[in-house]
Amino acid sequence: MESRATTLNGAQAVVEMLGGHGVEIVFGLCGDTSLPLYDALRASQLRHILTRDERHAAYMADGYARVTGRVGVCEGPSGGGATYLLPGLAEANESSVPVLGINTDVSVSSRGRYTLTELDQRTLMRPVTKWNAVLDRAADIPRVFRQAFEAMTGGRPGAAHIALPFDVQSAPVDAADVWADPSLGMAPSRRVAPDPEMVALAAKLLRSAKKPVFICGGGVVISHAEAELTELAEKLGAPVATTISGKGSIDERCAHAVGVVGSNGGTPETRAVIDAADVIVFVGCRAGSVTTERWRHPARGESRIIHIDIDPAVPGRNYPVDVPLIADAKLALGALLEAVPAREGDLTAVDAGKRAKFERFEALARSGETPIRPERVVAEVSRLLDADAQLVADPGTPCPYFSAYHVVRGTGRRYFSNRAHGALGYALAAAVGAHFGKPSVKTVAVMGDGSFGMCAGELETLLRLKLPLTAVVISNATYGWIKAGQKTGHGQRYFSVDFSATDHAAVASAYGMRSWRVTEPSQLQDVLKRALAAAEPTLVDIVCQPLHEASAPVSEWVA
Ligand SMILES: Cc1ncc(C[n+]2csc(CCOP(=O)(O)OP(=O)(O)O)c2C)c(N)n1
Repeated sequence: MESRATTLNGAQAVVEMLGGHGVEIVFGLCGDTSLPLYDALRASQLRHILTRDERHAAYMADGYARVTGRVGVCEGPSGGGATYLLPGLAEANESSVPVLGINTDVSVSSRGRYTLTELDQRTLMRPVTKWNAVLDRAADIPRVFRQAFEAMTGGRPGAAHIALPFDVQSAPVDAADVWADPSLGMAPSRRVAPDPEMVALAAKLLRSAKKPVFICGGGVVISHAEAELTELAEKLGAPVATTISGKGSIDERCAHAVGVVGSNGGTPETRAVIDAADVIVFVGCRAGSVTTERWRHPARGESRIIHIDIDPAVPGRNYPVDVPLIADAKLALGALLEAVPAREGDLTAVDAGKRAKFERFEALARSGETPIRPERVVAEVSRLLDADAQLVADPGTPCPYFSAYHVVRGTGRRYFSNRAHGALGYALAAAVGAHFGKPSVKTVAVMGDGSFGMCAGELETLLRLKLPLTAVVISNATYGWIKAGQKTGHGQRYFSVDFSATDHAAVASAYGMRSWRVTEPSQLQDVLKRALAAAEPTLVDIVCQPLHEASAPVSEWVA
């Protein structure tokens, strides 16, 4: 039998610690300070996906983690590699997604000497991660990585960051210290049960409720609590609304599903369900500004509140809470299921609301107008996708439209958007990560042309790796979302929001990608069919009605 080396170098120990936690794939971009790490990666079982920008390496790790629950890992070099990795870590952390960022760093021995790329990574990353560390010596590598995985997957999941100096990568590590608990490689790694007294109080409140309504955030999907949620909603006859990140908590075809609520993707019909509730049950939801339309729906004091969240800081932050249930969503909903009796609910208003919303949508989706209406794009894309397809939407036109009108058939993470920061240029890279997480299903990224400008470099990555993804570009030559804000909130005083039209299909062709530019609604179905069916990367550039002229489900503009 081959005996294991008794010492490893730091870079080899890092790779072993990743593998020990079940990591199979690392997204990243090379740099001078990363050379020993790359040597170790080269010799390892880990798959390395070379990206064209560290921002996208982090977004890929994020997309991978969102669809698998496993820790997504990204890496980059010192200096610019760290500042470029940061946006993805910030998004993942605020969205409760377990992502580990590793930046290599200048040697410990050259700190403080105006060394090229030197940067205080500890201070830089602290506010955007749940946990971070800068390694000073190789012997700490095993402990630091164990702590990072525990932090990312225990409690509220989040991002972690480790700075790995150049000389630390070459220093020895005792192989006996290199051990890992693989169960920490996936969230939720440690479930926390609710206080039975609080469960009893919540059950009592639900028993007396006339119109209880659930509002589910991303926590339901993260906790894999979809079955418990659906059963409880059925037992109570209660409607289930979701945030954008909560899509996938419940099969949106079912009678209990309301759809997305809030200022981005909510409609008057979904808002009416919230306003009619006498008890709101927030589940894995921070009750933030978008979901609650700046805390107006539900209005404070208009309904009693049960708030289930793994993070004790969340309940009570925005609403006075009658019953805070600090627990894993699956365990909390399971406990409530045991504690409440079945009752008759009335879903007729939910049904009528959904009909009204989708009748309005379908009428616009049939439109033969040019530029093509966003409704038409959503309807055609949704119709052509299999139920298990993964759809990632960027901010701008895609997010409100797909959140409102793309009906998720089934449960689990099949649709997502970067709702913590909503940075443009997320979807393409996140879709790459989602593809690696679930390669057996079709993955689609939908973006505005503003987003395209921020992610186009990764088209080469798609081509090089022959990924069968489809990118859909909603092309309107403007930062439409902001223009819509200038229209409704600033007297149509348009300023510095328009840019020139780009032929995105031609850009994709220059990368060697199969692509189409669509200007006529009648072409859309056929082109999308071909693009989605291809076993190679494809891009469809759709010249669309600009967002400020459209009927977007964004409450500020409707009002
Ligand atoms: C990195 C980043 N910068 C700025 C913004 C502010 N912002 C939000 S939506 C938007 C416009 C989006 O334009 P586009 O992608 O073309 O989509 P459209 O709104 O036109 O559909 C901007 C600039 C942002 N979300 N992210």
